[in-house]
Amino acid sequence: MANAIRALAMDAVEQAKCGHPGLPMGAADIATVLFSRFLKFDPADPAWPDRDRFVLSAGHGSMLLYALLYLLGYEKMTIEEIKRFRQLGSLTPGHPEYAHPPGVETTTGPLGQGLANAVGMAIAECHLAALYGSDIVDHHTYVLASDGDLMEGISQEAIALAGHLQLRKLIVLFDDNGISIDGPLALTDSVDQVKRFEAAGWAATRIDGHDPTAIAATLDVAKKSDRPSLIACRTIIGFGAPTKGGTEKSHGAALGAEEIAAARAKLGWSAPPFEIPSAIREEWRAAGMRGGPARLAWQKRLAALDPDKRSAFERRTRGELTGELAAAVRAVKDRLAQAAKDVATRAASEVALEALTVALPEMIGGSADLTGSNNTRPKGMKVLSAADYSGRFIHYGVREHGMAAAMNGMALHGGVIAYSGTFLVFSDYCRPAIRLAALMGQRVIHVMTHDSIGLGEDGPTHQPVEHLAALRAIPNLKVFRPCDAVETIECWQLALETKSGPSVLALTRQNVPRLRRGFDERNRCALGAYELIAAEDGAASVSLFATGSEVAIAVAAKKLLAERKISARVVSVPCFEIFLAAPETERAAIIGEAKVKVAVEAGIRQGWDAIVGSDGAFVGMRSFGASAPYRELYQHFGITSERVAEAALKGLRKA
Ligand SMILES: Cc1ncc(C[n+]2csc(CCOP(=O)(O)OP(=O)(O)O)c2C)c(N)n1
Repeated sequence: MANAIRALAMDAVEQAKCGHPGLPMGAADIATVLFSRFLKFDPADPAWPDRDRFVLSAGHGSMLLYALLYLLGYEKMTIEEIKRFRQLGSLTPGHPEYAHPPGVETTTGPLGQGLANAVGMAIAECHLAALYGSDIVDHHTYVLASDGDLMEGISQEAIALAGHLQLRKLIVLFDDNGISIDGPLALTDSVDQVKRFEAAGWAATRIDGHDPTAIAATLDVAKKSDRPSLIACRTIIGFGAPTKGGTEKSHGAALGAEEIAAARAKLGWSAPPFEIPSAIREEWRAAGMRGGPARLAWQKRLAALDPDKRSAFERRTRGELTGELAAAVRAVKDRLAQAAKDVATRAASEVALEALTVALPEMIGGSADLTGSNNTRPKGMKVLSAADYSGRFIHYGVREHGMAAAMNGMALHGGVIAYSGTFLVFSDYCRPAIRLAALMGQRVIHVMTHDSIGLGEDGPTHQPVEHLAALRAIPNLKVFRPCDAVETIECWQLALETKSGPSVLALTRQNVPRLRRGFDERNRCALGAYELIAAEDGAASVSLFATGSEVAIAVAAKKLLAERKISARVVSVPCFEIFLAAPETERAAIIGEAKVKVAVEAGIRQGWDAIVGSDGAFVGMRSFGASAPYRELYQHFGITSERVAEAALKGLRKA
């Protein structure tokens, strides 16, 4: 059965003239034991909520996964798809892409991400099991990880968090082949992985990854463990390839006709390319049928569940929001619009979360050790810990990258909506995972506070300058920067309603004035940009555009211009992505026809030309920030209402 995987991997890579045969050939025995005897799944319903999850963290070994899906009888994975490995529009892309086809649990390729996704999947599993009981939620998360996965820094964050939370249903199979692209691992690494995982609170052991009996016996033990388990499986990369096996030559290139013929002979595999002898195919298909009865039994248990509980479980699994959301948003808006005090948008976000997390019990919050600064833990929200998985707030520790990747895993698992907290400047530490959330179309929400020089004295290391632009550069990511408390709840609502992609909420540390006063039922942020204050006489000669804390500066600049009898309007732009995707006529109406356009944002200009044009003016940052009280910084860097008014006047003189 394992040789069927090896043959398909060799043949598909050969046909594509590129790809990675080494891992599938080396890990074929591990995968065969796991999928034919342990993994709980049903190809007839690849999205069955209580299936075991399998994450191929070493995504370059994609042919391992494709071969398995084909052999096990996943309908969409035909032999034609295997033959079209790595071709445009095939279901067999170079690296696995989430749900492409169903059965691929996550997108992997950037090493380390899959392992960290799996930690999030295991967190979601134990949380939901605590809520719904083990009759409904009781599955394992298995990972196949390579040397590269374990060398990446993110793996340390992931394994430390998993060990701390005692995620006993997480089992990592380490393809311990001692080879990476540059050659033997001895060139680069001398970590004892078993000791490393043990130090992080895991059960860890070493076995021969080509011995099915040992693999099965160890999996049996791991399934009963009270801790997450590492099984370091000693394997030979490219197992079966007579000259290239055991070396980096089998890692990432077609083996060549001669080597493949010799490998076939060595493995005793005489079937022609892409053909699986019927006896072996039947064994695989039988393995694929194993899970059917378990799924039917599970469906019966679900049907017998208390109807309210069942419908909540099903709603959460579908990722649908509750009907209570709208009322919660309305109540918060009303309260914030009447508030007598100026607040920071991070504080407004906390007020929003107090209501949202009640309306949406699927929300699981967290922070990378900045809980008090990010305001992401509403009063009364219980901590999710090894002692109590029913909690909803995760202290991720100082592990931004691991946090963001775990959140992706939680979203992929389903049943929960994860939101996080860190400083905006550390979005750089989360970026690879945010990019994958966007690529996979997963709803995760990152609360990123301290969003500009407005954070003040912590200085340039902590002051984001290029971060808004850098995040806006990621396709399918929404970057929200609300200007006050009311916009904050509106942006929260939009982020929650964005089912098919991640969002970032960039929030201030410092207080901002209330600009949206009085209750307004509409979500004015829903267009991405809107006219906050119209010109008095209808025809503005200046349009001022701003986001977040700088909207107040634009409003003050409008007053200065009015004193000089110049009419200006102010447009708040809480979300570029939504605005730029709006129909052209709507966009044109909001951009307006004023002769002069000025944008103000305490970040770099990049991206703003799409709104103000390359001849528009920009007031913002051109350098890193500095350490000082924030009001002085705004003066020092010239992000003031006077400067904005001057820029408008200069534009008018030129026009
Ligand atoms: C973050 C990241 N860096 C680099 C790569 C490119 N890359 C792909 S596989 C690999 C290492 C291969 O070694 P290993 O993980 O042991 O896989 P094996 O050779 O056993 O297949 C590298 C550097 C990547 N995919 N992701």
